[in-house]
Amino acid sequence: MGRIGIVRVSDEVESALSDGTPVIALESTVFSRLGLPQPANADALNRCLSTFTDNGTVPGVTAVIKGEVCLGLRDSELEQILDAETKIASRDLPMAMAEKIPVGVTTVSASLAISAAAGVKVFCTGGIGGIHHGYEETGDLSADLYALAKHPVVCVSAGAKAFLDLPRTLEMLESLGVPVLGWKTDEFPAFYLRTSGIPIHRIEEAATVVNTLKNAASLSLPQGVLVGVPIPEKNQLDPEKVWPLIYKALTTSKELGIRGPKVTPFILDALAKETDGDSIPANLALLENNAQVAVKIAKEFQSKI
Ligand code: PSU
Ligand code: MN
Repeated sequence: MGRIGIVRVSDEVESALSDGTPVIALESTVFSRLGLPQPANADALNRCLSTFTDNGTVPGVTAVIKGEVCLGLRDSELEQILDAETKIASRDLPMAMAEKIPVGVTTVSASLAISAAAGVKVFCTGGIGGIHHGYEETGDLSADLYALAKHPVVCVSAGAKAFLDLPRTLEMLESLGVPVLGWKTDEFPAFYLRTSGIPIHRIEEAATVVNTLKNAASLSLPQGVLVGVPIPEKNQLDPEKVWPLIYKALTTSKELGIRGPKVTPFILDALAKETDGDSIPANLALLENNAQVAVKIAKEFQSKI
């Protein structure tokens, strides 16, 4: 294992960063018990990792292990991620180090902070967090949005989860100055669904993503770039069926008084049950598809250095 500043990196990540092989950071919350049920979570992780390694890039899964902030894990640590239940957002990272938390899975906000600290430019997730419905009452707004504004990293996603308040999430990204680019799409993707009705800037090439990040840096702007990649057509869920289920899950979570970081895992789980598990293959397909796009972007980055 090597080290870049405070970040523990795997040997593969360390040599890739020094010899110019593209490295792609991958979050861990989505692969834990909090993101997907077992054994689908292991399948999802393996599919993402092979997409990276089979295409000439090096994966760096982000997590906290024994109080160390990590990018690139051992096989035994990947196993631990699949079983983990301690969710680490950016504000939790310093505490997790101080308390030497044995295994913590990192959200988008924490993973972007780790990627930036290690100098990794491309990060891959399923869907980002955002502004929850009922924000006026709860104030629940994901730290993911602020992290996108703070760290110069490309975040490849299937948009934000459909159960969020998507129009307000996009407004907030605009206020924070985060460029949002649609990968061969004119609409912000809604995770299980290809469209949300919210227009965004369409791009066709990985080079546009790379140039956007570089131009922000040239202007001394701090932010990253959010890329929204629609779930493949054949894998998307039926919008007519999904929306009522989403509203049902939201109502139940409110009735049960679910709050804070528990909201996202609760709704993901409720949707998996309500769709009789149909949301799971959709989730796996979009993760793998995001990984494929992340490969294209990471390779484009490397060719420009
Ligand atoms: N997308 C998924 N599953 C997940 C998440 C996203 O399909 O588990 C996680 C990501 O790690 C994201 C986090 O950063 O949920 C957002 O949580 P919150 O809404 O508490 O900020
Ligand atoms: Mn939250």
